[in-house]
Amino acid sequence: MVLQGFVGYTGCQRIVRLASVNWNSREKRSGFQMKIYIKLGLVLLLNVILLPGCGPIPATGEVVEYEVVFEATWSEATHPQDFPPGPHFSGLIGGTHNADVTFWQEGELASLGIEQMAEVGSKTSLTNEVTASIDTGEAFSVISGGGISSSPGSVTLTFQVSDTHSLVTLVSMIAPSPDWFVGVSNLDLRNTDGIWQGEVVVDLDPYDAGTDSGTTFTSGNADTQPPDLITNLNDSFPFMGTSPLGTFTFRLLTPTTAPG
Ligand SMILES: [Ca+2]
Ligand SMILES: [Ca+2]
Repeated sequence: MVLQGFVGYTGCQRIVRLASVNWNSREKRSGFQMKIYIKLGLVLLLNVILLPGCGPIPATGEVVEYEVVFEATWSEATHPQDFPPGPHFSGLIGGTHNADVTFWQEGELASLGIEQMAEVGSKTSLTNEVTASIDTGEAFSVISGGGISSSPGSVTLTFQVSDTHSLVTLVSMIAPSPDWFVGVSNLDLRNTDGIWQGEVVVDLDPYDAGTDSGTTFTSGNADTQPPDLITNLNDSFPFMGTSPLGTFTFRLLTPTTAPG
């Protein structure tokens, strides 16, 4: 079992390397150890031979570490329409999870957690939603970090993600605003071959949570009843014709995919 887990963990190039190391190490070992290592090496080589295209084997339970850099470019220069005083972003909040759960999606109704994040920058309810999904096995971890006290600016945080829960959802309130936010939903940190991606850069569009009817950054509280669906505001005032508000850059910190 350990062997299979390790094979899946490393992929083809590491298998070859491990087999090679164990084969070469036999001269330094006792006779018994030598036999074990020769067998280990042969089993690993057999895995290589039998693997179609010598591709990676999905493993279960592998945990790797990523950092995410939130680089906010939002400024009066990039978004002159209705630009508010005190532009900032609330603390990052989200989680890692599998495809059995979605915390927000364009065209769907916002959860209480998304509503409170988008309207007042509160993390509490969304944290509770992710935690509840951890309890049911749908989520792996809560991601919670700082915000950007004055945009433009940046903030970085690290988090762990499992190969059984390789999707990331992460959001931050555009502030001040009625219920506008930026973020990603169901972003898979592994590619279609199941390999952890070294770097993923996501442009951050503005979204409306559909839970407050204010139309300007500094509109007063105006709860939307019944709530609207979550919409992309790229083509709506005050974001029409503007660039994204920034980027999330996800970088793999654990060197699991490095050759050798
Ligand atoms: Ca709204
Ligand atoms: Ca509301």
